[in-house]
Amino acid sequence: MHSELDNIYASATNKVADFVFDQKVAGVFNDMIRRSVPGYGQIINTIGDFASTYVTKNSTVYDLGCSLGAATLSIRRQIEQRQCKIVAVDNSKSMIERCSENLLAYVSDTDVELVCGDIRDIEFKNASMVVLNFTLQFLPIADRDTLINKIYQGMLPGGILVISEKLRFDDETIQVLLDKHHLDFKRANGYSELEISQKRSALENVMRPDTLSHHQHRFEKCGFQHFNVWFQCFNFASMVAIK
Ligand code: GEK
Repeated sequence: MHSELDNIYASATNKVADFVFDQKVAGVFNDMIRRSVPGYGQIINTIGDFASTYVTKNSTVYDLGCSLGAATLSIRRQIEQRQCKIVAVDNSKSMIERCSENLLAYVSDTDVELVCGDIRDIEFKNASMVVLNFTLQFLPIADRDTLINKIYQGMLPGGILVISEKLRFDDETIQVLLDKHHLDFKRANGYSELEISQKRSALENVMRPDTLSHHQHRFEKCGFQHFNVWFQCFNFASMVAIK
């Protein structure tokens, strides 16, 4: 997937504005997420593998907060000839425009409906798979239970929800340890101290991680039969919940 190099926070600004998924971010997003989120590539590939196992014929797959379409493309490669539809949703117009170009670059017999809109307004139906790959963390905390509940209601029995998130830890020692190693990962990927600290300020009011037990409770409350973390690196995890 084509991407410019992310240098959005490379020069000092007096007041760092809140992070937004605008045209500038969309242009560098592939580079940004790969250098910032440990395990992102593996998570994207594995989402495709999960699709191969869980997506049933004539069902619908939802990719919520699809950005440039990485998860949608990974899923689409694995579900040929199942007469399925993928609904890919993002409320950033710039992301949707680029996503649409990325999807056109590959041939497939699976239709993708690209929706530029809020994931809280989507009606879920006939879903064998739902993906929230690093998206729930951007929703107001008060709206998260309602969304997960709505998703659950629209899922088929045996359907899978894959949800990846940055985690927060109640144990301060663990929080400090894993946070430090995440920052080392960013440094090793070429981000400067200035870029790291300005990005952190930009995300402060925009991205609010939950703890793992909070996620687990939410899924149990909704009625999911099975839940576990299938991947974790430092403070980033990907989880599965099965109806
Ligand atoms: C990937 N899943 O590459 N409604 C719709 N979209 C939203 C909303 C909302 N309420 N809030 C945020 N977004 C992708 C990566 S990025 C993760 C997901 C990150 C969108 C937002 O516009 C952005 O494109 C995406 O969710 C989050 O697998 O930047 O850390």
